[in-house]
Amino acid sequence: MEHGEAAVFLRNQIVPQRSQLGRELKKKIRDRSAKVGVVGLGYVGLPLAVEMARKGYQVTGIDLMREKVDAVNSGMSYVLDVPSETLLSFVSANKIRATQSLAAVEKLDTLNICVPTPLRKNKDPDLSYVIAAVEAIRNHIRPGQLIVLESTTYPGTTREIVLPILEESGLKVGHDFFLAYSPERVDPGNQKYTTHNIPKVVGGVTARCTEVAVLLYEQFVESVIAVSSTDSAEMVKLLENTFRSVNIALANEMALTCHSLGINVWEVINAAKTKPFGFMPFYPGPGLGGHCIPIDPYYLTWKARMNGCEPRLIELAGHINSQMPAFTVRLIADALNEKGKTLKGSRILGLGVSYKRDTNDVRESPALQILEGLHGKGASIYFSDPYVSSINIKENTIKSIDLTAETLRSMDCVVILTDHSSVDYALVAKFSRLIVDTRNALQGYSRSDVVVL
Ligand code: SAJ
Repeated sequence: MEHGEAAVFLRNQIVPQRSQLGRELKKKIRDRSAKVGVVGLGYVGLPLAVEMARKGYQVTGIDLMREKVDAVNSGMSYVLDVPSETLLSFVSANKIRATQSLAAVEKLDTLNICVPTPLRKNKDPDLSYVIAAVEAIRNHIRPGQLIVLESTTYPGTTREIVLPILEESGLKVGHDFFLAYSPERVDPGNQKYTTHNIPKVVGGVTARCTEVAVLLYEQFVESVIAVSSTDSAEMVKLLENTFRSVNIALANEMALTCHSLGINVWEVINAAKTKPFGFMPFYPGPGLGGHCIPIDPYYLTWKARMNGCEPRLIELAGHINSQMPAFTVRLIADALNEKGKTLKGSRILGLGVSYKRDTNDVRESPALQILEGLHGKGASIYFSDPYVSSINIKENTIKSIDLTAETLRSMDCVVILTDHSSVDYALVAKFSRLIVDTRNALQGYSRSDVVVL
Protein backbone atom coordinates (compact mmCIF):
# COMPACT_ATOMS: atom_id res chain seq x y z
CA MET A 1 0.00 0.00 0.00
CA GLU A 2 1.33 3.47 -0.93
CA HIS A 3 2.33 5.70 2.06
CA GLY A 4 -0.50 8.10 1.16
CA GLU A 5 -3.01 5.23 1.00
CA ALA A 6 -1.77 3.96 4.39
CA ALA A 7 -2.26 7.42 5.85
CA VAL A 8 -5.81 7.55 4.43
CA PHE A 9 -6.46 4.02 5.61
CA LEU A 10 -5.16 4.83 9.08
CA ARG A 11 -7.13 8.05 9.15
CA ASN A 12 -10.27 6.25 8.11
CA GLN A 13 -9.62 3.73 10.80
CA ILE A 14 -8.93 6.51 13.29
CA VAL A 15 -11.84 8.74 12.23
CA PRO A 16 -14.56 6.35 13.48
CA GLN A 17 -12.49 5.90 16.63
CA ARG A 18 -12.20 9.67 16.97
CA SER A 19 -15.94 10.31 16.75
CA GLN A 20 -16.35 7.31 19.06
CA LEU A 21 -14.02 8.99 21.56
CA GLY A 22 -16.47 11.82 22.19
CA ARG A 23 -19.37 9.42 22.53
CA GLU A 24 -17.49 7.14 24.91
CA LEU A 25 -16.35 10.01 27.09
CA LYS A 26 -19.87 11.46 27.26
CA LYS A 27 -21.21 8.07 28.26
CA LYS A 28 -18.68 7.75 31.07
CA ILE A 29 -19.48 11.28 32.23
CA ARG A 30 -23.18 10.50 32.30
CA ASP A 31 -22.90 7.11 34.05
CA ARG A 32 -20.26 8.44 36.46
CA SER A 33 -17.74 5.79 35.40
CA ALA A 34 -15.43 8.58 34.17
CA LYS A 35 -12.27 8.80 36.22
CA VAL A 36 -11.94 12.51 36.96
CA GLY A 37 -8.87 14.40 38.07
CA VAL A 38 -8.12 17.78 39.63
CA VAL A 39 -4.65 19.30 39.32
CA GLY A 40 -4.04 21.74 42.17
CA LEU A 41 -5.74 20.98 45.50
CA GLY A 42 -6.13 24.51 46.83
CA TYR A 43 -9.20 26.56 47.77
CA VAL A 44 -10.60 25.89 44.25
CA GLY A 45 -9.40 22.37 43.49
CA LEU A 46 -10.28 20.68 46.77
CA PRO A 47 -13.93 21.83 46.87
CA LEU A 48 -14.22 20.84 43.19
CA ALA A 49 -12.83 17.36 43.93
CA VAL A 50 -15.28 16.95 46.81
CA GLU A 51 -18.24 18.11 44.69
CA MET A 52 -17.41 15.58 41.95
CA ALA A 53 -16.95 12.80 44.51
CA ARG A 54 -20.29 13.75 46.03
CA LYS A 55 -21.86 13.06 42.61
CA GLY A 56 -20.30 9.60 42.52
CA TYR A 57 -17.13 10.13 40.49
CA GLN A 58 -13.84 8.50 41.37
CA VAL A 59 -11.63 11.55 41.87
CA THR A 60 -7.84 11.73 41.70
CA GLY A 61 -6.37 14.89 43.16
CA ILE A 62 -2.89 15.81 41.95
CA ASP A 63 -0.76 18.34 43.80
CA LEU A 64 2.95 19.10 43.89
CA MET A 65 2.92 19.59 47.67
CA ARG A 66 3.49 16.39 49.63
CA GLU A 67 1.83 17.85 52.72
CA LYS A 68 -1.39 18.56 50.81
CA VAL A 69 -1.42 15.07 49.30
CA ASP A 70 -0.85 13.49 52.70
CA ALA A 71 -3.48 15.68 54.34
CA VAL A 72 -6.09 14.80 51.71
CA ASN A 73 -5.33 11.07 51.90
CA SER A 74 -5.77 11.20 55.65
CA GLY A 75 -9.02 13.15 55.34
CA MET A 76 -7.53 16.26 56.93
CA SER A 77 -8.93 19.35 55.19
CA TYR A 78 -6.84 22.53 55.07
CA VAL A 79 -9.55 24.47 53.17
CA LEU A 80 -12.12 26.30 55.34
CA ASP A 81 -14.96 25.45 52.94
CA VAL A 82 -14.27 21.69 53.07
CA PRO A 83 -14.98 20.08 56.46
CA SER A 84 -12.52 17.29 57.31
CA GLU A 85 -15.35 14.89 58.07
CA THR A 86 -16.71 15.40 54.55
CA LEU A 87 -13.30 14.84 52.98
CA LEU A 88 -12.64 11.81 55.18
CA SER A 89 -15.95 10.23 54.17
CA PHE A 90 -14.97 10.34 50.48
CA VAL A 91 -11.38 9.25 51.09
CA SER A 92 -12.59 6.31 53.22
CA ALA A 93 -15.03 5.35 50.46
CA ASN A 94 -12.11 5.44 47.97
CA LYS A 95 -13.89 8.18 46.06
CA ILE A 96 -11.02 10.64 46.50
CA ARG A 97 -7.33 9.93 46.56
CA ALA A 98 -4.43 12.33 46.11
CA THR A 99 -1.04 11.91 44.53
CA GLN A 100 1.96 14.02 43.60
CA SER A 101 2.47 12.13 40.35
CA LEU A 102 1.08 13.55 37.13
CA ALA A 103 1.55 10.10 35.61
CA ALA A 104 -1.88 9.46 37.14
CA VAL A 105 -3.23 11.50 34.21
CA GLU A 106 -2.91 8.46 31.94
CA LYS A 107 -5.75 6.70 33.75
CA LEU A 108 -8.06 9.71 33.88
CA ASP A 109 -10.87 10.66 31.54
CA THR A 110 -11.23 14.30 32.58
CA LEU A 111 -8.82 16.75 34.18
CA ASN A 112 -9.55 20.14 35.76
CA ILE A 113 -6.50 22.37 36.20
CA CYS A 114 -6.79 24.66 39.24
CA VAL A 115 -3.26 25.93 39.79
CA PRO A 116 -2.24 29.45 40.89
CA THR A 117 -1.86 32.30 38.42
CA PRO A 118 -0.01 34.95 40.42
CA LEU A 119 1.78 38.06 39.21
CA ARG A 120 5.51 38.47 38.78
CA LYS A 121 7.27 41.25 40.70
CA ASN A 122 6.77 43.57 37.68
CA LYS A 123 3.02 42.80 37.73
CA ASP A 124 3.21 40.72 34.54
CA PRO A 125 1.22 37.47 34.50
CA ASP A 126 3.03 34.44 35.86
CA LEU A 127 1.80 31.34 34.01
CA SER A 128 4.64 29.15 35.23
CA TYR A 129 2.33 26.92 37.32
CA VAL A 130 -0.09 26.50 34.40
CA ILE A 131 2.68 25.73 31.93
CA ALA A 132 4.35 23.24 34.30
CA ALA A 133 1.05 21.41 34.84
CA VAL A 134 0.17 21.38 31.13
CA GLU A 135 3.63 20.18 30.07
CA ALA A 136 3.38 17.33 32.57
CA ILE A 137 -0.12 16.49 31.30
CA ARG A 138 1.19 16.52 27.70
CA ASN A 139 3.57 13.72 28.63
CA HIS A 140 0.70 11.55 29.84
CA ILE A 141 -2.26 12.66 27.70
CA ARG A 142 -4.12 10.02 25.75
CA PRO A 143 -7.00 9.98 23.23
CA GLY A 144 -10.47 10.55 24.65
CA GLN A 145 -9.59 12.93 27.49
CA LEU A 146 -11.21 16.25 28.43
CA ILE A 147 -8.93 18.91 29.89
CA VAL A 148 -10.36 22.09 31.43
CA LEU A 149 -8.30 25.04 32.66
CA GLU A 150 -9.98 26.86 35.57
CA SER A 151 -7.17 29.16 36.73
CA THR A 152 -7.92 32.84 36.22
CA THR A 153 -5.90 34.12 33.27
CA TYR A 154 -5.86 36.52 30.33
CA PRO A 155 -7.91 35.91 27.15
CA GLY A 156 -5.97 33.69 24.78
CA THR A 157 -4.10 31.60 27.36
CA THR A 158 -5.93 28.33 26.61
CA ARG A 159 -5.75 28.79 22.83
CA GLU A 160 -2.24 30.28 22.55
CA ILE A 161 -0.37 28.57 25.40
CA VAL A 162 -2.17 25.44 26.63
CA LEU A 163 -3.37 24.07 23.27
CA PRO A 164 0.02 24.09 21.46
CA ILE A 165 1.70 22.35 24.37
CA LEU A 166 -0.95 19.60 24.50
CA GLU A 167 -0.83 19.11 20.71
CA GLU A 168 2.93 18.51 20.93
CA SER A 169 1.74 15.07 21.99
CA GLY A 170 0.61 14.53 18.41
CA LEU A 171 -3.04 14.42 19.45
CA LYS A 172 -5.50 16.80 17.80
CA VAL A 173 -7.87 18.96 19.82
CA GLY A 174 -11.55 18.41 19.18
CA HIS A 175 -10.84 15.00 17.70
CA ASP A 176 -8.42 13.08 19.95
CA PHE A 177 -8.87 15.18 23.10
CA PHE A 178 -11.11 17.99 24.25
CA LEU A 179 -9.96 21.30 25.73
CA ALA A 180 -12.01 24.00 27.42
CA TYR A 181 -11.75 26.91 29.83
CA SER A 182 -14.09 27.49 32.75
CA PRO A 183 -13.31 30.29 35.22
CA GLU A 184 -13.31 29.35 38.89
CA ARG A 185 -15.79 31.41 40.88
CA VAL A 186 -15.05 30.12 44.36
CA ASP A 187 -15.79 32.65 47.08
CA PRO A 188 -13.91 31.41 50.14
CA GLY A 189 -16.07 31.43 53.26
CA ASN A 190 -19.32 31.97 51.37
CA GLN A 191 -21.84 29.66 53.01
CA LYS A 192 -24.62 30.45 50.54
CA TYR A 193 -22.81 30.04 47.23
CA THR A 194 -20.59 26.99 46.91
CA THR A 195 -19.29 24.94 44.00
CA HIS A 196 -22.58 23.25 43.17
CA ASN A 197 -24.78 26.36 43.02
CA ILE A 198 -22.43 28.97 41.54
CA PRO A 199 -23.28 29.17 37.81
CA LYS A 200 -20.39 27.90 35.71
CA VAL A 201 -19.28 29.57 32.46
CA VAL A 202 -17.66 27.20 29.94
CA GLY A 203 -15.98 27.80 26.59
CA GLY A 204 -14.28 25.13 24.46
CA VAL A 205 -11.61 25.32 21.76
CA THR A 206 -14.13 23.66 19.41
CA ALA A 207 -17.89 23.21 19.59
CA ARG A 208 -17.43 19.57 20.53
CA CYS A 209 -14.98 20.58 23.29
CA THR A 210 -17.62 22.94 24.67
CA GLU A 211 -20.25 20.20 24.49
CA VAL A 212 -18.18 17.69 26.45
CA ALA A 213 -17.07 20.23 29.05
CA VAL A 214 -20.62 21.51 29.57
CA LEU A 215 -21.80 17.92 30.04
CA LEU A 216 -19.21 17.31 32.75
CA TYR A 217 -20.14 20.41 34.74
CA GLU A 218 -23.86 19.73 34.33
CA GLN A 219 -23.36 16.60 36.41
CA PHE A 220 -22.52 18.57 39.56
CA VAL A 221 -23.27 22.27 38.97
CA GLU A 222 -26.85 23.52 38.94
CA SER A 223 -26.38 26.03 36.12
CA VAL A 224 -23.86 25.87 33.26
CA ILE A 225 -23.49 28.69 30.71
CA ALA A 226 -21.74 27.89 27.41
CA VAL A 227 -19.90 30.70 25.61
CA SER A 228 -18.47 30.67 22.11
CA SER A 229 -14.77 30.30 22.90
CA THR A 230 -12.12 29.85 25.56
CA ASP A 231 -11.17 33.52 25.03
CA SER A 232 -14.68 34.65 25.97
CA ALA A 233 -14.75 32.41 29.03
CA GLU A 234 -11.35 33.79 30.14
CA MET A 235 -12.59 37.36 29.64
CA VAL A 236 -15.80 36.74 31.65
CA LYS A 237 -13.84 36.14 34.84
CA LEU A 238 -11.60 39.16 34.28
CA LEU A 239 -14.65 41.38 33.75
CA GLU A 240 -16.20 40.08 36.99
CA ASN A 241 -13.17 40.86 39.10
CA THR A 242 -12.10 44.04 37.32
CA PHE A 243 -15.65 45.29 37.90
CA ARG A 244 -15.02 44.85 41.62
CA SER A 245 -11.59 46.45 41.58
CA VAL A 246 -12.84 49.55 39.73
CA ASN A 247 -15.88 49.95 41.97
CA ILE A 248 -13.88 49.45 45.13
CA ALA A 249 -11.50 52.11 43.84
CA LEU A 250 -14.48 54.44 43.39
CA ALA A 251 -15.54 53.75 46.99
CA ASN A 252 -11.98 54.44 48.15
CA GLU A 253 -11.79 57.68 46.18
CA MET A 254 -15.15 58.71 47.65
CA ALA A 255 -13.71 58.02 51.10
CA LEU A 256 -10.67 60.23 50.42
CA THR A 257 -12.94 62.97 49.04
CA CYS A 258 -15.44 62.74 51.92
CA HIS A 259 -12.53 62.83 54.37
CA SER A 260 -11.32 66.10 52.89
CA LEU A 261 -14.86 67.49 53.11
CA GLY A 262 -15.51 66.27 56.65
CA ILE A 263 -18.32 63.97 55.45
CA ASN A 264 -18.85 60.41 56.74
CA VAL A 265 -18.53 58.27 53.60
CA TRP A 266 -20.25 55.32 55.29
CA GLU A 267 -23.37 57.37 55.96
CA VAL A 268 -23.32 58.47 52.32
CA ILE A 269 -22.98 54.93 50.95
CA ASN A 270 -25.59 53.49 53.31
CA ALA A 271 -28.02 56.20 52.22
CA ALA A 272 -27.16 55.78 48.52
CA LYS A 273 -27.83 52.05 48.66
CA THR A 274 -31.46 52.74 49.55
CA LYS A 275 -31.85 53.45 45.85
CA PRO A 276 -33.69 50.32 44.73
CA PHE A 277 -32.21 50.33 41.23
CA GLY A 278 -29.12 51.49 39.37
CA PHE A 279 -26.81 51.40 42.36
CA MET A 280 -24.67 48.67 43.95
CA PRO A 281 -22.81 49.47 47.18
CA PHE A 282 -19.07 49.04 47.43
CA TYR A 283 -17.16 50.14 50.50
CA PRO A 284 -13.84 51.82 51.20
CA GLY A 285 -11.23 49.88 53.09
CA PRO A 286 -7.57 49.85 54.12
CA GLY A 287 -6.64 48.39 50.74
CA LEU A 288 -7.28 45.48 48.43
CA GLY A 289 -6.33 41.97 49.52
CA GLY A 290 -6.82 38.41 48.42
CA HIS A 291 -5.66 36.28 45.56
CA CYS A 292 -8.14 37.62 43.00
CA ILE A 293 -9.08 41.28 42.98
CA PRO A 294 -5.62 42.81 43.39
CA ILE A 295 -4.24 40.46 40.76
CA ASP A 296 -6.78 39.64 38.05
CA PRO A 297 -7.08 43.16 36.56
CA TYR A 298 -3.34 43.09 35.82
CA TYR A 299 -3.84 39.98 33.67
CA LEU A 300 -6.34 41.97 31.64
CA THR A 301 -4.31 45.18 31.37
CA TRP A 302 -1.20 43.24 30.41
CA LYS A 303 -3.01 41.52 27.54
CA ALA A 304 -4.76 44.73 26.50
CA ARG A 305 -1.44 46.62 26.31
CA MET A 306 0.10 43.75 24.33
CA ASN A 307 -2.66 44.40 21.82
CA GLY A 308 -2.26 48.16 21.64
CA CYS A 309 -5.07 49.12 24.04
CA GLU A 310 -4.61 51.54 26.95
CA PRO A 311 -6.83 50.37 29.86
CA ARG A 312 -6.25 53.55 31.87
CA LEU A 313 -9.41 53.33 34.00
CA ILE A 314 -8.49 49.82 35.18
CA GLU A 315 -4.89 50.78 35.89
CA LEU A 316 -5.91 53.96 37.69
CA ALA A 317 -8.29 51.92 39.87
CA GLY A 318 -5.41 49.65 40.81
CA HIS A 319 -3.32 52.71 41.68
CA ILE A 320 -6.06 54.20 43.90
CA ASN A 321 -6.57 50.92 45.73
CA SER A 322 -2.84 50.51 46.26
CA GLN A 323 -2.68 53.93 47.98
CA MET A 324 -5.10 52.96 50.75
CA PRO A 325 -2.61 51.26 53.11
CA ALA A 326 -0.43 54.39 53.15
CA PHE A 327 -3.50 56.57 53.65
CA THR A 328 -4.50 54.38 56.61
CA VAL A 329 -1.06 54.76 58.22
CA ARG A 330 -1.41 58.56 57.88
CA LEU A 331 -4.90 58.37 59.40
CA ILE A 332 -3.51 56.54 62.44
CA ALA A 333 -0.63 59.01 62.76
CA ASP A 334 -3.06 61.95 62.65
CA ALA A 335 -5.35 60.31 65.21
CA LEU A 336 -2.43 59.78 67.61
CA ASN A 337 -1.24 63.30 66.91
CA GLU A 338 -4.61 64.64 68.08
CA LYS A 339 -3.83 62.92 71.39
CA GLY A 340 -0.39 64.48 71.53
CA LYS A 341 1.28 61.22 70.61
CA THR A 342 3.50 60.10 67.76
CA LEU A 343 3.56 56.79 65.91
CA LYS A 344 7.05 56.31 67.26
CA GLY A 345 6.79 54.56 70.60
CA SER A 346 3.03 54.09 70.47
CA ARG A 347 1.51 50.66 71.10
CA ILE A 348 -0.86 49.88 68.22
CA LEU A 349 -3.16 46.84 67.94
CA GLY A 350 -4.27 45.70 64.48
CA LEU A 351 -7.71 44.13 64.92
CA GLY A 352 -8.27 41.62 62.10
CA VAL A 353 -5.44 40.94 59.61
CA SER A 354 -6.92 38.55 57.00
CA TYR A 355 -7.75 40.11 53.64
CA LYS A 356 -11.47 40.06 54.25
CA ARG A 357 -13.87 39.21 57.05
CA ASP A 358 -14.45 35.69 58.33
CA THR A 359 -11.55 34.04 56.49
CA ASN A 360 -8.04 33.03 57.59
CA ASP A 361 -6.39 34.05 54.33
CA VAL A 362 -3.77 36.80 54.67
CA ARG A 363 -2.57 36.74 51.06
CA GLU A 364 -2.03 40.30 49.79
CA SER A 365 -3.80 41.49 52.95
CA PRO A 366 -3.42 45.30 53.30
CA ALA A 367 -3.29 44.78 57.07
CA LEU A 368 0.21 43.34 56.70
CA GLN A 369 1.38 46.38 54.72
CA ILE A 370 -0.14 48.73 57.30
CA LEU A 371 1.41 46.94 60.28
CA GLU A 372 4.73 46.92 58.44
CA GLY A 373 4.39 50.65 57.79
CA LEU A 374 3.61 51.35 61.45
CA HIS A 375 6.55 49.20 62.51
CA GLY A 376 8.79 51.10 60.12
CA LYS A 377 7.82 54.35 61.85
CA GLY A 378 8.76 53.06 65.26
CA ALA A 379 5.42 51.92 66.63
CA SER A 380 5.14 48.76 68.73
CA ILE A 381 2.69 46.65 66.76
CA TYR A 382 0.41 43.85 67.92
CA PHE A 383 -2.52 42.10 66.31
CA SER A 384 -5.58 40.09 67.29
CA ASP A 385 -7.42 37.93 64.77
CA PRO A 386 -9.64 34.95 65.64
CA TYR A 387 -8.75 33.30 62.33
CA VAL A 388 -5.02 33.98 62.12
CA SER A 389 -2.57 32.73 64.74
CA SER A 390 0.62 34.41 63.51
CA ILE A 391 1.97 36.73 60.82
CA ASN A 392 5.41 37.76 59.64
CA ILE A 393 6.28 41.44 59.69
CA LYS A 394 9.73 42.02 58.19
CA GLU A 395 11.72 39.15 59.75
CA ASN A 396 9.62 39.02 62.93
CA THR A 397 6.90 36.47 63.55
CA ILE A 398 4.10 38.00 65.60
CA LYS A 399 1.42 35.93 67.29
CA SER A 400 -2.21 36.93 67.64
CA ILE A 401 -3.08 38.14 71.16
CA ASP A 402 -6.37 37.67 72.95
CA LEU A 403 -8.82 40.54 72.84
CA THR A 404 -9.36 41.47 76.50
CA ALA A 405 -10.19 44.68 78.35
CA GLU A 406 -6.61 44.79 79.63
CA THR A 407 -5.14 44.37 76.14
CA LEU A 408 -7.36 47.10 74.75
CA ARG A 409 -6.62 49.49 77.63
CA SER A 410 -2.89 48.95 77.17
CA MET A 411 -2.93 50.15 73.56
CA ASP A 412 -2.44 53.75 72.42
CA CYS A 413 -4.51 52.96 69.34
CA VAL A 414 -6.66 50.06 68.15
CA VAL A 415 -7.07 49.97 64.35
CA ILE A 416 -9.83 47.79 62.94
CA LEU A 417 -8.40 46.44 59.69
CA THR A 418 -10.70 43.45 59.08
CA ASP A 419 -14.24 43.32 60.43
CA HIS A 420 -14.61 39.69 61.46
CA SER A 421 -18.17 38.93 62.57
CA SER A 422 -17.10 37.07 65.71
CA VAL A 423 -15.24 39.96 67.35
CA ASP A 424 -16.72 41.52 70.51
CA TYR A 425 -17.00 45.09 69.21
CA ALA A 426 -18.80 46.24 72.36
CA LEU A 427 -15.66 45.33 74.32
CA VAL A 428 -13.51 47.18 71.76
CA ALA A 429 -15.74 50.28 71.96
CA LYS A 430 -15.75 50.20 75.76
CA PHE A 431 -12.07 49.72 76.58
CA SER A 432 -10.04 51.17 73.70
CA ARG A 433 -8.46 54.57 74.32
CA LEU A 434 -8.34 55.46 70.63
CA ILE A 435 -9.93 53.64 67.69
CA VAL A 436 -9.29 53.96 63.95
CA ASP A 437 -12.02 52.00 62.16
CA THR A 438 -11.29 51.28 58.46
CA ARG A 439 -14.36 49.02 58.08
CA ASN A 440 -17.09 50.92 59.90
CA ALA A 441 -17.31 47.88 62.19
CA LEU A 442 -18.33 50.08 65.13
CA GLN A 443 -21.35 51.52 63.31
CA GLY A 444 -24.13 51.43 65.90
CA TYR A 445 -21.77 51.40 68.90
CA SER A 446 -22.16 54.67 70.77
CA ARG A 447 -18.60 55.90 70.58
CA SER A 448 -18.37 59.35 69.01
CA ASP A 449 -14.57 59.67 68.93
CA VAL A 450 -13.92 56.76 66.54
CA VAL A 451 -11.81 57.84 63.55
CA VAL A 452 -13.28 56.30 60.40
CA LEU A 453 -11.90 56.08 56.86
N1 SAJ B 1 -13.13 45.10 49.45
C1 SAJ B 1 -13.31 46.45 49.72
N2 SAJ B 1 -14.52 47.01 49.49
C2 SAJ B 1 -15.57 46.28 48.99
C3 SAJ B 1 -15.37 44.92 48.72
C4 SAJ B 1 -14.15 44.35 48.95
O1 SAJ B 1 -12.39 47.12 50.17
O2 SAJ B 1 -16.65 46.84 48.82
C5 SAJ B 1 -11.83 44.49 49.67
C6 SAJ B 1 -11.88 43.32 50.62
O3 SAJ B 1 -11.71 43.75 51.94
C7 SAJ B 1 -10.70 42.48 50.14
C8 SAJ B 1 -10.66 42.76 48.65
O4 SAJ B 1 -11.39 43.97 48.45
O5 SAJ B 1 -9.51 42.90 50.73
C9 SAJ B 1 -11.30 41.65 47.82
O6 SAJ B 1 -12.55 41.40 48.38
P1 SAJ B 1 -13.70 40.57 47.60
O7 SAJ B 1 -14.98 40.77 48.37
O8 SAJ B 1 -13.70 40.89 46.18
O9 SAJ B 1 -13.29 39.08 47.91
P2 SAJ B 1 -12.37 38.07 47.12
O10 SAJ B 1 -11.03 38.60 46.81
O11 SAJ B 1 -12.45 36.81 47.89
O12 SAJ B 1 -13.12 37.94 45.73
C10 SAJ B 1 -13.81 36.78 45.50
C11 SAJ B 1 -13.93 36.76 44.01
N3 SAJ B 1 -14.30 35.45 43.63
C12 SAJ B 1 -13.64 34.91 42.57
O13 SAJ B 1 -12.75 35.47 41.99
C13 SAJ B 1 -14.09 33.58 42.16
C14 SAJ B 1 -14.97 37.76 43.54
O14 SAJ B 1 -15.28 37.50 42.16
C15 SAJ B 1 -16.22 37.65 44.33
O15 SAJ B 1 -17.18 38.58 43.85
C16 SAJ B 1 -15.88 37.95 45.78
O16 SAJ B 1 -15.05 36.85 46.20
C17 SAJ B 1 -17.11 38.05 46.63
O17 SAJ B 1 -18.12 38.58 46.14
O18 SAJ B 1 -16.99 37.69 47.81
